[in-house]
Amino acid sequence: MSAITNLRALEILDSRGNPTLQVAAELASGAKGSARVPSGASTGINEAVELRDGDSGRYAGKGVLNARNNVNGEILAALRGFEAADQRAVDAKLIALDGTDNKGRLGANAILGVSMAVAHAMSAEQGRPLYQRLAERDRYTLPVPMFNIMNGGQHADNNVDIQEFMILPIGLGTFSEALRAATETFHALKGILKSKGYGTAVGDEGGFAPELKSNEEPMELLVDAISKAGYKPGEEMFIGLDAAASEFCTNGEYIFDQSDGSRRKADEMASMWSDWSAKYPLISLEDGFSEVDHDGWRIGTERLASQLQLVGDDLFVTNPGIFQSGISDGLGNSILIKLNQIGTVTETLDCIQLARDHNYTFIISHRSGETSDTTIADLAVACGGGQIKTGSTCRSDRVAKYNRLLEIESELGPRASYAGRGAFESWL
Ligand code: 2PG
Ligand code: MG
Repeated sequence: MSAITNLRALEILDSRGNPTLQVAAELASGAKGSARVPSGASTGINEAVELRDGDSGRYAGKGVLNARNNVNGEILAALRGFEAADQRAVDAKLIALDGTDNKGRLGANAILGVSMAVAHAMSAEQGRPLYQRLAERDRYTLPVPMFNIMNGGQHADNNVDIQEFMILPIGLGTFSEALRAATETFHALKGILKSKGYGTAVGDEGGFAPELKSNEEPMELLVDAISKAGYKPGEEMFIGLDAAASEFCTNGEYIFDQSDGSRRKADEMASMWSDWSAKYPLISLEDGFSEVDHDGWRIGTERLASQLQLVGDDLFVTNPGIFQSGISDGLGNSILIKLNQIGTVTETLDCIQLARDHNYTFIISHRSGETSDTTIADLAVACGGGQIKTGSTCRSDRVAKYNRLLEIESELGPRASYAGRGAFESWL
């Protein structure tokens, strides 16, 4: 028996200086686990609700004292003495206690904090690392990291509409070599930006965020940086984008209002992505169409699915029900997985299983507001999808995850291999 004896939530800060929750769970054996909850900026409309106090006298209304009190009061009262070993039962209890469809009463931040803390406490109790607690295997796969080294959209104050320009060291042999190659490319890019007189300050996820000539310019800069760092674009290193197109789509029209004000319909967006995929080593496109533009997604999937991994983030919001209907409608071929979009570990794992069942790839992801929490690194290894997206190779909130993956790689030794090209077979 591993009964929950205590839950303790604390209001802490995230990487953007906004309050979030840290939750510690304690079991009867004395085993303890804790987790810190992330927070998005370009959130999907169907995400589980992050409970914020709305008290303008504290943190501009963003305090999380009510969510904290829900953990320390109502949730603890309901879970004290509850068996922690059965994560599904713990999460079902949390969902039932909340009683809403979107976790808005107790707060998805409160619920996820507890769900993850219990998983960590069980991992401590069993003396097994979290990735093993979540999925015991003989062999593990370390994910290809998607490094977001140029930021725009809602993650930067520049004139770039596209939110994330990522490099993917697919063709490297090990995770640590991939991390090194990406980091060297990041530094090469900094040199290039400096030589052009561009700013080298970074955005929310640690990528550079200068004013640029166009949305396309970062594609050229990334290719230059990859070569300058000594790697082969389109062989060792590829490019991934998160357009976060829900942020610049109004009434079915995509408007680049941070840059040149140009407007495109969905089929013109699809043509633009197709052109870019011909010109650059682009392999993955996330939210290339708006979450409400399902026709656009359908057109895009028909035209682009054989060339590109088409990742639904805002579109699917890690929600098994929403994802299932998107699969039935033939939207995309990949899903971004964010624990706090749905609010429990179990529902997150269910979403991943759904992806596997329907041959969608899946990418474990951070949020733009992060902490030192490294749960997603373990989740990525446990689930073996072979992809993780967790920002640039600078800023502690981002590198904490990469450093955790280095630890796991070293701990596993020959029991781990790097996903590399295998994770992208369909598009290579
Ligand atoms: C995204 C994420 C993470 P946010 O759109 O994929 O990069 O951003 O957390 O702001 O939703
Ligand atoms: Mg996204």
